[in-house]
Amino acid sequence: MSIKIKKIFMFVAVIFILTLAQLHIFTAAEELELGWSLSKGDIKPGEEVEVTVSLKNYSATSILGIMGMQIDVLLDTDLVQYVASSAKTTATGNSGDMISATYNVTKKKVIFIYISMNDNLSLPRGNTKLFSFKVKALSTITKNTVSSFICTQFAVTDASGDRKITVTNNPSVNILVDVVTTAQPTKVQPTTVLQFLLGDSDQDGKVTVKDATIVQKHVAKIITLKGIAPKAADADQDGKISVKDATAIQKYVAKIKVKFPIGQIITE
Ligand SMILES: [Ca+2]
Ligand SMILES: [Ca+2]
Repeated sequence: MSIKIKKIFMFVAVIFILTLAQLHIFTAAEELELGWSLSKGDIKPGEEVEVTVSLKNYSATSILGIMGMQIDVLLDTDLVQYVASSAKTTATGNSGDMISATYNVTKKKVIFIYISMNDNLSLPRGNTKLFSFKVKALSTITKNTVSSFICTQFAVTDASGDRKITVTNNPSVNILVDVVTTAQPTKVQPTTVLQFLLGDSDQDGKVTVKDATIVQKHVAKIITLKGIAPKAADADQDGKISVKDATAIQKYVAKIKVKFPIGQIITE
Protein backbone atom coordinates (compact mmCIF):
# COMPACT_ATOMS: atom_id res chain seq x y z
CA MET A 1 0.00 0.00 0.00
CA SER A 2 1.47 3.35 -0.99
CA ILE A 3 1.98 5.99 1.70
CA LYS A 4 -0.59 8.21 0.02
CA ILE A 5 -3.32 5.56 0.07
CA LYS A 6 -2.38 4.67 3.61
CA LYS A 7 -2.81 8.29 4.69
CA ILE A 8 -6.18 8.53 2.96
CA PHE A 9 -7.24 5.32 4.66
CA MET A 10 -6.16 6.70 8.03
CA PHE A 11 -8.02 9.93 7.36
CA VAL A 12 -11.26 8.11 6.50
CA ALA A 13 -10.85 5.84 9.52
CA VAL A 14 -10.39 8.74 11.89
CA ILE A 15 -13.37 10.62 10.45
CA PHE A 16 -15.43 7.46 10.87
CA ILE A 17 -14.33 7.06 14.45
CA LEU A 18 -15.07 10.73 15.16
CA THR A 19 -18.56 10.27 13.75
CA LEU A 20 -19.16 7.24 15.91
CA ALA A 21 -17.98 9.19 18.90
CA GLN A 22 -20.51 11.86 18.00
CA LEU A 23 -23.26 9.29 17.98
CA HIS A 24 -22.21 8.13 21.45
CA ILE A 25 -21.89 4.57 20.28
CA PHE A 26 -18.83 4.37 22.44
CA THR A 27 -19.07 4.89 26.11
CA ALA A 28 -18.02 8.41 26.85
CA ALA A 29 -15.22 8.75 29.32
CA GLU A 30 -15.24 12.35 30.34
CA GLU A 31 -11.60 12.82 30.98
CA LEU A 32 -10.71 15.63 28.70
CA GLU A 33 -11.92 19.10 29.29
CA LEU A 34 -11.85 22.18 27.17
CA GLY A 35 -10.43 25.35 28.61
CA TRP A 36 -10.98 28.89 27.45
CA SER A 37 -9.04 32.03 27.93
CA LEU A 38 -9.68 35.55 26.73
CA SER A 39 -7.15 38.22 25.96
CA LYS A 40 -9.22 40.64 28.01
CA GLY A 41 -12.05 40.25 30.48
CA ASP A 42 -14.55 42.53 28.91
CA ILE A 43 -14.65 44.59 25.79
CA LYS A 44 -16.34 47.69 24.54
CA PRO A 45 -18.57 47.69 21.46
CA GLY A 46 -16.35 47.56 18.38
CA GLU A 47 -13.40 46.10 20.31
CA GLU A 48 -11.67 42.80 19.61
CA VAL A 49 -10.89 39.96 21.94
CA GLU A 50 -8.80 36.88 21.30
CA VAL A 51 -10.23 33.57 22.42
CA THR A 52 -7.85 30.70 23.06
CA VAL A 53 -9.13 27.16 23.38
CA SER A 54 -7.04 24.62 25.23
CA LEU A 55 -7.17 21.14 26.67
CA LYS A 56 -7.13 21.31 30.41
CA ASN A 57 -6.03 17.84 31.35
CA TYR A 58 -4.43 16.21 28.36
CA SER A 59 -1.45 15.39 30.50
CA ALA A 60 -3.50 12.83 32.45
CA THR A 61 -1.83 9.45 32.13
CA SER A 62 -5.17 7.74 31.73
CA ILE A 63 -5.42 9.29 28.31
CA LEU A 64 -3.15 7.40 26.00
CA GLY A 65 -2.95 10.13 23.43
CA ILE A 66 -5.04 11.87 20.88
CA MET A 67 -5.21 10.73 17.28
CA GLY A 68 -8.14 12.74 16.11
CA MET A 69 -10.09 15.68 17.36
CA GLN A 70 -12.69 18.12 16.13
CA ILE A 71 -13.89 21.14 18.06
CA ASP A 72 -16.61 23.40 16.69
CA VAL A 73 -17.24 26.73 18.34
CA LEU A 74 -20.47 28.44 17.41
CA LEU A 75 -20.27 32.22 17.43
CA ASP A 76 -23.09 34.37 18.67
CA THR A 77 -23.13 36.58 15.59
CA ASP A 78 -25.91 38.76 16.92
CA LEU A 79 -23.30 40.20 19.24
CA VAL A 80 -19.89 39.47 17.80
CA GLN A 81 -18.36 39.04 14.40
CA TYR A 82 -15.46 36.85 13.48
CA VAL A 83 -12.29 38.80 12.72
CA ALA A 84 -11.19 37.70 9.26
CA SER A 85 -8.33 35.21 9.08
CA SER A 86 -7.76 35.26 12.83
CA ALA A 87 -8.35 31.54 13.39
CA LYS A 88 -5.02 29.84 13.87
CA THR A 89 -3.71 26.65 15.35
CA THR A 90 -1.43 26.90 18.33
CA ALA A 91 -0.99 23.14 18.52
CA THR A 92 1.95 21.47 16.87
CA GLY A 93 1.59 17.91 15.76
CA ASN A 94 3.95 15.39 14.34
CA SER A 95 5.19 15.37 10.80
CA GLY A 96 2.33 14.90 8.38
CA ASP A 97 -0.42 15.55 10.91
CA MET A 98 -3.34 17.57 9.76
CA ILE A 99 -4.06 20.51 12.04
CA SER A 100 -6.29 23.34 11.04
CA ALA A 101 -8.46 26.07 12.47
CA THR A 102 -10.86 27.70 10.06
CA TYR A 103 -13.99 29.74 10.15
CA ASN A 104 -17.10 28.53 8.37
CA VAL A 105 -19.10 31.63 7.48
CA THR A 106 -22.32 29.74 6.75
CA LYS A 107 -22.26 27.71 9.94
CA LYS A 108 -20.85 30.63 11.97
CA LYS A 109 -18.43 28.18 13.49
CA VAL A 110 -14.72 28.17 14.14
CA ILE A 111 -13.71 24.59 13.43
CA PHE A 112 -10.54 23.02 14.75
CA ILE A 113 -9.47 19.68 13.37
CA TYR A 114 -6.55 17.52 14.34
CA ILE A 115 -5.91 14.25 12.61
CA SER A 116 -2.82 12.18 13.18
CA MET A 117 -1.46 10.86 9.92
CA ASN A 118 1.09 8.65 11.62
CA ASP A 119 0.66 5.04 12.58
CA ASN A 120 1.76 5.26 16.16
CA LEU A 121 2.26 8.88 16.94
CA SER A 122 -0.38 11.17 18.31
CA LEU A 123 -0.83 14.77 19.40
CA PRO A 124 2.11 15.55 21.67
CA ARG A 125 1.32 16.07 25.34
CA GLY A 126 2.64 19.60 25.36
CA ASN A 127 -0.30 20.76 23.31
CA THR A 128 -2.49 22.29 25.90
CA LYS A 129 -3.33 25.24 23.69
CA LEU A 130 -5.13 24.11 20.57
CA PHE A 131 -6.28 27.13 18.64
CA SER A 132 -7.26 30.74 18.90
CA PHE A 133 -9.41 33.22 17.05
CA LYS A 134 -10.52 36.80 17.38
CA VAL A 135 -13.99 38.22 17.54
CA LYS A 136 -15.12 41.79 17.51
CA ALA A 137 -18.13 43.04 19.46
CA LEU A 138 -20.62 44.76 17.19
CA SER A 139 -20.39 48.49 17.48
CA THR A 140 -24.18 48.68 17.49
CA ILE A 141 -24.42 47.17 20.97
CA THR A 142 -25.90 49.78 23.24
CA LYS A 143 -26.26 48.03 26.58
CA ASN A 144 -24.09 45.69 28.61
CA THR A 145 -24.40 42.26 27.07
CA VAL A 146 -22.86 38.87 27.64
CA SER A 147 -21.99 36.98 24.50
CA SER A 148 -21.56 33.24 24.89
CA PHE A 149 -19.68 30.98 22.57
CA ILE A 150 -20.79 27.42 22.70
CA CYS A 151 -18.71 24.46 21.77
CA THR A 152 -21.15 22.42 19.72
CA GLN A 153 -18.85 19.54 19.01
CA PHE A 154 -15.91 18.12 20.86
CA ALA A 155 -14.97 14.68 19.69
CA VAL A 156 -11.69 13.04 20.47
CA THR A 157 -10.24 9.73 19.47
CA ASP A 158 -7.53 8.46 21.71
CA ALA A 159 -4.37 6.76 20.63
CA SER A 160 -5.28 3.27 21.73
CA GLY A 161 -7.66 3.06 18.81
CA ASP A 162 -10.26 1.10 20.72
CA ARG A 163 -11.11 3.62 23.36
CA LYS A 164 -12.76 6.86 22.45
CA ILE A 165 -12.88 9.95 24.57
CA THR A 166 -15.84 12.20 24.18
CA VAL A 167 -16.52 15.16 26.32
CA THR A 168 -20.21 15.67 26.25
CA ASN A 169 -20.48 18.74 28.42
CA ASN A 170 -21.11 21.93 26.59
CA PRO A 171 -18.32 24.28 27.47
CA SER A 172 -18.96 27.90 26.71
CA VAL A 173 -17.11 31.12 27.13
CA ASN A 174 -18.72 34.37 28.12
CA ILE A 175 -17.57 37.73 26.93
CA LEU A 176 -18.98 40.80 28.53
CA VAL A 177 -19.56 43.63 26.13
CA ASP A 178 -19.40 46.52 28.51
CA VAL A 179 -21.04 49.68 27.30
CA VAL A 180 -19.64 52.47 29.36
CA THR A 181 -22.47 54.48 30.73
CA THR A 182 -20.40 57.46 31.70
CA ALA A 183 -22.60 60.11 33.17
CA GLN A 184 -22.77 62.99 30.77
CA PRO A 185 -21.38 66.05 32.45
CA THR A 186 -24.20 68.43 33.16
CA LYS A 187 -23.76 71.43 30.99
CA VAL A 188 -23.83 74.51 33.09
CA GLN A 189 -25.81 77.01 31.19
CA PRO A 190 -24.08 80.36 31.43
CA THR A 191 -26.29 82.65 33.38
CA THR A 192 -27.17 85.58 31.25
CA VAL A 193 -27.23 88.67 33.34
CA LEU A 194 -29.30 91.42 31.88
CA GLN A 195 -28.41 94.86 33.01
CA PHE A 196 -29.95 98.02 31.76
CA LEU A 197 -30.76 101.54 32.77
CA LEU A 198 -34.53 101.69 33.17
CA GLY A 199 -36.03 104.32 30.88
CA ASP A 200 -32.94 104.57 28.64
CA SER A 201 -34.74 103.52 25.46
CA ASP A 202 -32.01 104.74 23.11
CA GLN A 203 -29.26 103.15 25.14
CA ASP A 204 -27.10 106.23 25.41
CA GLY A 205 -26.48 105.78 29.11
CA LYS A 206 -28.82 108.43 30.42
CA VAL A 207 -32.55 108.96 30.67
CA THR A 208 -33.67 112.01 28.74
CA VAL A 209 -36.75 113.23 26.92
CA LYS A 210 -35.36 111.57 23.81
CA ASP A 211 -36.08 108.23 25.45
CA ALA A 212 -39.75 109.12 25.82
CA THR A 213 -39.81 110.08 22.12
CA ILE A 214 -38.23 106.73 21.23
CA VAL A 215 -40.95 104.93 23.16
CA GLN A 216 -43.62 106.90 21.35
CA LYS A 217 -42.04 106.08 17.97
CA HIS A 218 -41.91 102.41 18.93
CA VAL A 219 -45.57 102.46 20.00
CA ALA A 220 -46.44 104.19 16.71
CA LYS A 221 -44.43 101.48 14.92
CA ILE A 222 -42.16 104.05 13.35
CA ILE A 223 -39.20 102.25 14.82
CA THR A 224 -38.73 98.87 16.43
CA LEU A 225 -36.66 98.62 19.57
CA LYS A 226 -34.27 95.69 19.61
CA GLY A 227 -31.94 93.90 21.97
CA ILE A 228 -32.02 95.17 25.50
CA ALA A 229 -33.74 98.45 24.50
CA PRO A 230 -37.32 97.10 24.88
CA LYS A 231 -36.43 96.15 28.48
CA ALA A 232 -35.13 99.61 29.21
CA ALA A 233 -38.09 101.24 27.45
CA ASP A 234 -40.61 99.43 29.64
CA ALA A 235 -40.34 102.16 32.23
CA ASP A 236 -43.35 101.09 34.29
CA GLN A 237 -42.19 97.45 34.14
CA ASP A 238 -45.56 96.05 33.14
CA GLY A 239 -44.06 93.80 30.48
CA LYS A 240 -45.12 95.84 27.46
CA ILE A 241 -44.15 99.07 25.82
CA SER A 242 -46.94 101.54 25.73
CA VAL A 243 -47.56 105.26 25.84
CA LYS A 244 -47.62 104.96 29.64
CA ASP A 245 -43.88 104.26 29.53
CA ALA A 246 -43.30 107.45 27.55
CA THR A 247 -45.33 109.36 30.11
CA ALA A 248 -43.40 107.82 33.01
CA ILE A 249 -40.10 108.76 31.38
CA GLN A 250 -41.32 112.30 30.76
CA LYS A 251 -42.31 112.59 34.44
CA TYR A 252 -38.91 111.31 35.54
CA VAL A 253 -37.13 113.80 33.27
CA ALA A 254 -39.37 116.55 34.66
CA LYS A 255 -38.39 115.35 38.13
CA ILE A 256 -41.94 114.43 38.93
CA LYS A 257 -41.90 111.55 41.34
CA VAL A 258 -42.69 108.17 39.74
CA LYS A 259 -43.13 104.90 41.51
CA PHE A 260 -40.87 103.04 39.06
CA PRO A 261 -37.08 102.81 39.40
CA ILE A 262 -36.46 104.85 36.27
CA GLY A 263 -32.87 106.01 36.02
CA GLN A 264 -31.64 103.01 38.01
CA ILE A 265 -29.62 100.05 36.84
CA ILE A 266 -31.84 97.00 36.69
CA THR A 267 -30.26 93.56 36.85
CA GLU A 268 -32.26 90.56 35.72
CA1 LIG B 1 -31.41 107.69 26.80
CA1 LIG C 1 -44.67 99.48 30.03
